Formats: sequence, C-alpha cells, structure tokens
Amino acid sequence: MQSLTLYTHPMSRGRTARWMLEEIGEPYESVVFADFGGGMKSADYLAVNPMGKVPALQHGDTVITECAAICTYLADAFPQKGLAPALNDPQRGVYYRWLFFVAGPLEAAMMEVALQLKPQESDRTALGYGSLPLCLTALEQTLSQHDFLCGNRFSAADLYLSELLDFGINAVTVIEAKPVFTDYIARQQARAAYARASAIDDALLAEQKIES
Ligand SMILES: N[C@@H](CCC(=O)N[C@@H](CS)C(=O)NCC(=O)O)C(=O)O
Repeated sequence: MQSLTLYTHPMSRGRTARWMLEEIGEPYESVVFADFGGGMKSADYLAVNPMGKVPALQHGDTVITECAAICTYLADAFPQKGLAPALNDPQRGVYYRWLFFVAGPLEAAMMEVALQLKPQESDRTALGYGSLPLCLTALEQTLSQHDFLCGNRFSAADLYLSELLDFGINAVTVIEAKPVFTDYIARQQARAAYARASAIDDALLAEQKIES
C-alpha cells in the first residue's frame, strides 16, 4: 500500500481534501501548516507544490494539487469506495460536467463577487462563468430535481460542491441561503466522514490557535 500524505492548513480548501480522505478511510499522514507563509513557502514545500498553496496530496511518488483533482483522483484510486460513477456508466459524463463546473466557473464567479471585482458587463460573454447568478440558476435547476449531482447517490462531486456552496453561503456570504442549497449541503454533511474530518481540523485550529 502506497503512503498518503495530505499537506494542509485547517482553515483552507484542505478541509475538503481531508473530508475526501476520511471518505476513503485509508491511513494517511497530515503535514499541517500554521499559516500561509513560512513552511508553505519553503523550498521543501515548493518542491511539492510550486504554487505554495494547499491542499496537496502525495500518494506514493505521485503529487496531486488542486482540490477538485485530489477528490477525483482519490475516488478513482480507491474505486471500491464507490465515490464516482464507473468509467462506463453514463453518469460519468454528468459527474465530469459538475466537477469541472464547480472547480472552474462557480469558484471564479463566487470570487468575483466576494472580492468585489467589477468586470465590464459587456465582457461577461467572454468570461467562462458569465456571472454568479447565471451559475447559481444552473445549479438550482439540477439541485431542485435531484438529491445528488449524479445517479441519485453521493459522489466526490457532491462532496466538492457542498463544500464550495457552504463557503459561499456561510463564509463569504455571496450566495443566498435558499433551501434548495442548504438542504443539499445538509444532506452531504450528514455523512460520518464529514464529521470526522471537521473534528480533526477544528481540533487543529483550537490546538494551534490558528486564526481563520
Ligand atoms: N486552485 C487551488 C486553490 C488553492 C488555494 O488557493 N489555497 C489557499 C488556501 S484555501 C492557499 O493555500 N493560500 C495560500 C497562498 O496563496 O499563499 C485548489 O483548488 O486547490
């Protein structure tokens, strides 16, 4: 069995990667940074992720960065956990669709509003995400019809989307807490692996007095 190491900060996108690791249920080590400078910008860590950002995952000799890639990789590396539709399942297309939508358009649209970036309205046709309302309408349409993004069962895509929606509603407050979103988030966060992952990161924050 190849070793798994998560590089993270307990108040970061690393929480999503930890939840995914807890879903997988294989032993893993954590390298926890206390802030976003220092160790995260050291030569040793830049050799892992030249972006100097978390999360990163090392599985044997393979390094995976990008939260969505980490979730997708783990689901495929441990297929017996049933966290992704099979390669020959038509739901695989739906799975890719939403994973890429969340990692690209949705995250960019949320940050535009959170950081009060002000693109020209005439440039929205060129922006891949269009606008946050446009992204949310697309999401609302699918989530009002399905409890999960694909195949009516939980997948890594739900884990990833529910984390970003939660961040958008509760942290940066750029998404209205409509029941279609909050019920969806609650359904995913009811999982035992979410509780385990949150308890680990919350304890790290408390121990290290890391500020959010
Ligand atoms: N696109 C990356 C974003 C990673 C990212 O920006 N992480 C933040 C924490 S949530 C970070 O490490 N910031 C430290 C820095 O940029 O100095 C992903 O999805 O994993």
